[in-house]
Amino acid sequence: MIAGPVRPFSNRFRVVLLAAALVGCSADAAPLARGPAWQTATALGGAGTVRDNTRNAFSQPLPTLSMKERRAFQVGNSLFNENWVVAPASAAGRDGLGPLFNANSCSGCHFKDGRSAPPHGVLYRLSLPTGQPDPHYGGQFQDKAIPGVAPEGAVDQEHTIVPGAFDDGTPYTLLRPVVSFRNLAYGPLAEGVTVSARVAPALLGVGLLESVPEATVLARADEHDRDGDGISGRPNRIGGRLGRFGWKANQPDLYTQVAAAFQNDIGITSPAFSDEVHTSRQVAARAAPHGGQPEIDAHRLARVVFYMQTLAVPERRAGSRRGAVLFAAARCDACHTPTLQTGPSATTAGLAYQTIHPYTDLLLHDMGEGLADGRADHEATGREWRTPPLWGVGLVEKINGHTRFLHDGRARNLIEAILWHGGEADAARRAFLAMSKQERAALLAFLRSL
Ligand code: HEC
Ligand code: HEC
Ligand SMILES: [Ca+2]
Ligand SMILES: [Ca+2]
Ligand SMILES: [Ca+2]
Repeated sequence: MIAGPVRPFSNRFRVVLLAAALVGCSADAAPLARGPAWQTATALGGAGTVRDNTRNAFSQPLPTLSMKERRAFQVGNSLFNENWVVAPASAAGRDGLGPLFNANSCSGCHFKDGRSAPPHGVLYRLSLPTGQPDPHYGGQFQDKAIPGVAPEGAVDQEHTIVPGAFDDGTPYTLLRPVVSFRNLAYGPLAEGVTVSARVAPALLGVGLLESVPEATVLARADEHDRDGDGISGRPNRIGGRLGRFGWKANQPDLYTQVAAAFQNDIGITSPAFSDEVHTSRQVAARAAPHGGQPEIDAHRLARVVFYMQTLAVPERRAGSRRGAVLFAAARCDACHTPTLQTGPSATTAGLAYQTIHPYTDLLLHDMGEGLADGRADHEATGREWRTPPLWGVGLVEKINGHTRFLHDGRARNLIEAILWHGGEADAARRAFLAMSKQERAALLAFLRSL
């Protein structure tokens, strides 16, 4: 039987586990071929999968690209790594940094197309209870500025310790971040302003996620939990379009996401967002020279977008089949959807009609008070987050040299990431608490294989 020996589960969880095992069992008898295909699938990105477990594993082009497309990918890659400089510079074409910014390149935060860990590469989003940006600091806190302009200030992330224990008595501790601002250069933050800290996510396979038809995502939504399983995924919407990218699915597509990153994170204007980011109180910033209007033109912006769209997904490595069964038994797969199909693609043939295993439903879920940032983002509430894809989580340590997870990087490893789950995912967390040490290890081995 695929479930293998199951010992110290709570009775309630044992029922779920047996049910899952039964669903996975058909009448035929081949012992290892049972269960859904995702449990053993290694081509996580379909035809967009590459065999690479090196430090460059998140940075490979789709293997299906033509020679011409590969050249466009390379141009996008170098713009992604480009260090933008202060204008005016002799290096016309890569000047216009700031005046306010967070980093001088995309790769400054998404190192090797991977993810950041606090305190580096973290963004702080700001808003008033009305949803409006802070009047003096705007919607994003920029802690850097060009010479002659004051950075908005500095941010400290400290933490308090939250203790807990697994059902078998094994203790654990979690770190709850506490954010504070100092050296505020433009007066106090507005009364009641909410702050949301976010790390830079890894960028593998984002083009495949962009190619999943909106109808496929919406079909999985269950806003009013009609099936009564306690899980009610909801889409975010931006001007009527499905939100897909960002920790709250607050961007509808990669073009908008990339152009917004250039504008807000690096201070580079583009045809999509032609204004420099500063508020009326930031007088020196308003007077600063720019590096062209816009600072990145449509052609080069398109190259960076194409580069994002055509990043491949590394092949899955050896893991634990039992861990995959436990993943389903604990109902992790109710949000971390193992299998999706992409639709047609206007970008490149390799993205179209692929069976992929991203482990996300791209929907918003109420994750409880523990993870709440209290800040609404389009239709997402202060307690909702988009299910992040799990492909690549096992390679983060090798590529980025850390194992920090969740939207603000508070989890020091994958186990802590699961232990923070609450709200709609509380039953999944409790199932995890009820697992034996061996079962936890099997689940972890499965996650590390992704
Ligand atoms: C200061 C750090 C920082 C810089 C610089 C930065 N990013 Fe990001 N990036 C982030 C953060 C943080 C998020 C998540 C944003 C959110 O949740 O609101 C993100 C999200 C993304 C996403 C969406 C990924 C997903 O799975 O949802 C893409 C694509 C992306 N960035 C591309 C870029 C590109 C291209 C550049 C350069 C133009 C860039 N980023 C520069 C921090 C950064
Ligand atoms: C109700 C939906 C839901 C269920 C069920 C669920 N998750 Fe999640 N998971 C999420 C969301 C949403 C986040 C992002 C939360 C955040 O960053 O604050 C997340 C984050 C994670 C992360 C961190 C990913 C990253 O990139 O930082 C891991 C690992 C993870 N989940 C594994 C699991 C496992 C294992 C289970 C089952 C025991 C599970 N999840 C059950 C919705 C869910
Ligand atoms: Ca600029
Ligand atoms: Ca700002
Ligand atoms: Ca439901």
